[in-house]
Amino acid sequence: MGWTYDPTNIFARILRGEIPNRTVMETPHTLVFHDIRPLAPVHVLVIPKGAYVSLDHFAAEGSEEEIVDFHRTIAKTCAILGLSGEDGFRAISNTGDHGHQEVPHYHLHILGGRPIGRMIE
Ligand code: D5M
Repeated sequence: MGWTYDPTNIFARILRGEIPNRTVMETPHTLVFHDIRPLAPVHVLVIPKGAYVSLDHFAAEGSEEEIVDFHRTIAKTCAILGLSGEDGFRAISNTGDHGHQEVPHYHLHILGGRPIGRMIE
């Protein structure tokens, strides 16, 4: 598969420090920040710092170090934000046109703090 990364996307601009964000945590490979349009009491975005368009792009071409770091960062984020208990949370990655992805830099939404409801009836 060929993925073409657009370096002008808004998350690339956040990573370059061109626009502000509300950071939850950061590692050498991963950034977590609050979504600007929260849909739940907790709504954060986990993004790799590398130039990956989507979940499938990251999964295919991310290094093992980046992929491990990304997922360990999810665990730390859930602990920081109080999502690690039995109440749980939802993680979503909108991908491409059918997935209604608006920002073409891979991001995982983490939503919690209330029951999120069923997505598929
Ligand atoms: O949704 C992209 C998500 O990114 C959407 O929930 C809004 C969020 N967003 C857009 N711009 C910003 C900034 N500047 N800061 C924080 N969050 C932002 P998707 O449909 O998954 O691509």
